[in-house]
Amino acid sequence: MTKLAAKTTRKASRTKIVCLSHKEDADGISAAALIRQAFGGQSVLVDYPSQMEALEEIANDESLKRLFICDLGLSKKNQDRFVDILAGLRKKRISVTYIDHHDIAPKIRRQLEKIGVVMVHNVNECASVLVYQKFERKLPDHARFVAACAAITDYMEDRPIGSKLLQTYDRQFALISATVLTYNIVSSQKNAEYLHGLVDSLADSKYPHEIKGAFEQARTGVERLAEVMESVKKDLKKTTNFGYVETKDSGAGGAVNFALGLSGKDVGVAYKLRSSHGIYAVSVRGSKDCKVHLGRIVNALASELGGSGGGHNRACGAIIPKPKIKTFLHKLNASIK
Ligand SMILES: [Mn+2]
Repeated sequence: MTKLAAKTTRKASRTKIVCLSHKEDADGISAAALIRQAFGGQSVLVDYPSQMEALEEIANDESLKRLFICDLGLSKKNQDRFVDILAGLRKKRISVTYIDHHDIAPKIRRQLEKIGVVMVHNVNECASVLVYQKFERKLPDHARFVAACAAITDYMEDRPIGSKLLQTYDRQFALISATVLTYNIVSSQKNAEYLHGLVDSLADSKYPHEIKGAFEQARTGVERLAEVMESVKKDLKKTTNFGYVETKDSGAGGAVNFALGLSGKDVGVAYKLRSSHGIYAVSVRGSKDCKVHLGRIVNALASELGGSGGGHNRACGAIIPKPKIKTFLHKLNASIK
């Protein structure tokens, strides 16, 4: 191929629409499904440890035309790199839309706006509700249901838009659907094909009860969670300000609400070793009485210890280098009074 031909081919082949979204809960999966419904394209589903690597890979794709990033918060560790990569895409006139509801540094928000990233950012609603609101005209009725389910699983069904969407449906119908979806997602974290299948089904306007085997899989998930509850009861430890547990069999996200509830404290922490990465995946939750912004505290602490983290005021997560976990717990205790 001549140089000119190569250039022409490349220009002509910028056709790909990609949505990079969070794979660990119903909000991220639903946001990916709604973007698919409105724009078509391909979904890339990631957790926080693989977020930046995936973004770099997408950015290197010569056929990329439009990128959506959903339900993926930034941390002090990755926010500058995030801006750099998106600035590179914007220079190539690739359209980038960032739809998120995690705490963001005002400086980073301004930088993203300045380089022309379309920012759909609001900490008061879940990401799927933001997608629904932004692209309502391109979406069928069923998308409202998917967004309402995502709001439930993100504890945001009491928010102005989320609650309006939920009102459309029988409450119990929405609750059981959201819950089955959540159990399916949580128990399939290592099964990328299944997660992509869920995105397909939701984008196809299917309800969770129409997805084959979904209720049975949720039942198995509930059973497993009951076991997690028992092991948290056994292994729970406390500092002055929070209850914490190291999990071996389940993910940290499954155990953390039990660590919060069973400890009687206003903050719960659960962490799990990912030995292949030499890190701990940490989940942190606060009760309604928790007055500090856990996402901001954890973001600062994690980056200080060479990890990363952040999120919401009463729900957040972190990646902490293996040798630093005790320091993390100690400093977290000092930070929440
Ligand atoms: Mn979310």
